[in-house]
Amino acid sequence: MSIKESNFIKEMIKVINDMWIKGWDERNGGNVSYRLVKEEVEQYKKELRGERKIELFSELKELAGEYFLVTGTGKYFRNVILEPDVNLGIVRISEDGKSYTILWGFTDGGRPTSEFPAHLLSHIERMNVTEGKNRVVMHTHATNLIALSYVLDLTTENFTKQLWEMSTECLVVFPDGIGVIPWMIPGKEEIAIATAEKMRKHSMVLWPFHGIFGTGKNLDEAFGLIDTAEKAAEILVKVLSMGGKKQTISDKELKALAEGFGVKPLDGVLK
Ligand code: 2HA
Ligand code: ZN
Repeated sequence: MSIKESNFIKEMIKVINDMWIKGWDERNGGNVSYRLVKEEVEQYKKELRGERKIELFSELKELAGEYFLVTGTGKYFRNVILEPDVNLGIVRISEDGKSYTILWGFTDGGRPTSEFPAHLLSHIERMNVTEGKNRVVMHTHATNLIALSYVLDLTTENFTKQLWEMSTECLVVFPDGIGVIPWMIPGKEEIAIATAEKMRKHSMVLWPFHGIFGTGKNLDEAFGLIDTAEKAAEILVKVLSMGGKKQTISDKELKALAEGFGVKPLDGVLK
């Protein structure tokens, strides 16, 4: 069997196409990274190369020896299904954590996403807080979440509370809320550090006027998380467009919901 038929490549193609169909990833918008299990990748040893080595922006010892399947810089999500080996790549972080080698894909000379720093630093934080279970970091330009960043107060507590109110499932799906950082220049180390810092407490981070970062143990979970938040954001956009809330789920009800589902709501959101 070829690597293109592996579950990880098939799942990646599916989720990226779903994101494109959702309308979240115009042009080269969005990027996904998936930390692969070593044994899974090594089954395809015969197809792995290793001649291209690229320095990392920083020394990431925590990720030494890890394999990532990642989308390419400048690549369009809508083309991944047509040419996965051009638009995706598998890289392995070196043992000293200072560089990575391209093992598969990026066959036109491409490289990982410009947001690779934010992905890698977020992986480190999410691995720490989930005891290594978290394997996926996903960035996308989810339309309604971006729209709301123009009208809601940009605090973690406010954004989280507004979304929790928009669908009963939200608090259950993201009890640890959505971290909000200030607007920053994308692709740089500063925004990567700010994002990863929020990832210590939250599974999702909002980049105002730009998009969202979501994480999860697998592609389904990361996609489902963003999809749930984006759906709530769409409802809020409609509610605000209809003149605003006339009634909502109260804090008391949200607390009862959390208790009923055995989740702990992020501190400082419910009164
Ligand atoms: O890859 O989404 O944030 C394009 C982007 C940059
Ligand atoms: Zn982006």
